[in-house]
Amino acid sequence: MTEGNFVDYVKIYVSSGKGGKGSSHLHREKFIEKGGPDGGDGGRGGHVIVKGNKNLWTLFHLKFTKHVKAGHGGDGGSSRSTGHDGEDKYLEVPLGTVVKDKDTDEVLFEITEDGEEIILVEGGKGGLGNWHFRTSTNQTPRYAQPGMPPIEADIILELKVLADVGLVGFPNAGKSTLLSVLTSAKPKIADYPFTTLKPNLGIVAYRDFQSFVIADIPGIIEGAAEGKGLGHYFLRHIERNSTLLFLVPADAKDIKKEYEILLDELRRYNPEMLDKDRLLVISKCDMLDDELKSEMKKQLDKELKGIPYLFISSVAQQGLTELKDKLWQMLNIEV
Ligand SMILES: Nc1nc2c(ncn2[C@@H]2O[C@H](COP(=O)(O)OP(=O)(O)OP(=O)(O)O)[C@@H](O)[C@H]2O)c(=O)[nH]1
Ligand SMILES: [Mg+2]
Repeated sequence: MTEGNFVDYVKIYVSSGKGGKGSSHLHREKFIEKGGPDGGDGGRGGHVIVKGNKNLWTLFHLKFTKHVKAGHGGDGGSSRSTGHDGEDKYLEVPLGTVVKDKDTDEVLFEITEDGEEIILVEGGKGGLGNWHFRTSTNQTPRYAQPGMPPIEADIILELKVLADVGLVGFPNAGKSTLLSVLTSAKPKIADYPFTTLKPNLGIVAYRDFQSFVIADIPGIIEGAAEGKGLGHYFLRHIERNSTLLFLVPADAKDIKKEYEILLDELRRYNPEMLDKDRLLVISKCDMLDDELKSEMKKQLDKELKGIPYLFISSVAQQGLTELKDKLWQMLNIEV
């Protein structure tokens, strides 16, 4: 999924800095003939560090970064002066970024928190200066340690989709259409099931320059847990959203039943999915006249017993402001 500006996969070559050499300097001063060894230690090489940043949503900013090299440590000097440490290099990534070894595909670690820092390749240690090696039999060692070499690695950064709100619904419910009217995302929309095969993300601009992220995923059908339709493997993309938006079209035979089937499929995937906040949205309500709508409302109030629901139409742009308000409220109570 690397179309447009939504980049969720990059390969980068990283290298730490090498450690500085220890110095083998011998102290010399007027009137002091044998001042002894005074060579300082080499500085440590720079690390390459991966750091979580909650303001990033994709890996787009790293799309053209092919190499990242930290600085080398400085060499030790006379008078036991230590070399400077090499400059550390930071790779800032969105939360939910998984770091893998490119050759083995092994997961090295995952960044999940803002400000979290993990050293990807450690800088080489600086070598010790000669004054460390003074012994009773050798008062003037000319030996000092070299610095340790840098560490190189080819890595992959992969982003698991992390959004605030996940859309859940049967195929054709209008999920992608809703994403396209709430955000500037341009997902594929069509009048047949399983139009969406991969998740799409969109950013909803909310009042006063606030925003939240919605993930549109493929449709779920009854039996997804047994592999029907596209199965339920892609539900991992909404596993960490705090709020789930269930979309059931107004022309569904039995709205409550459809909602319950969806809920049951989520439960079978991972019972913790039911701990999230839920909102039921009846989509395509431009197909209803006022009379039908108020009849449905009466019935839903009775049947749903307090589950919050809203009527919307993406096509007729109805109920969208209320929907944004409601989602914003749910997201912010949660925090
Ligand atoms: N009348 C009406 N039709 C809609 C509305 N929203 C979506 N549709 C239509 O419903 C069909 C399915 O829309 P999609 O947005 O592709 O549905 P989806 O839930 O993303 O479907 P999958 O990706 O297959 O799971 C399309 O023909 C849309 O034009 C709406 O508000 N009113
Ligand atoms: Mg779709």
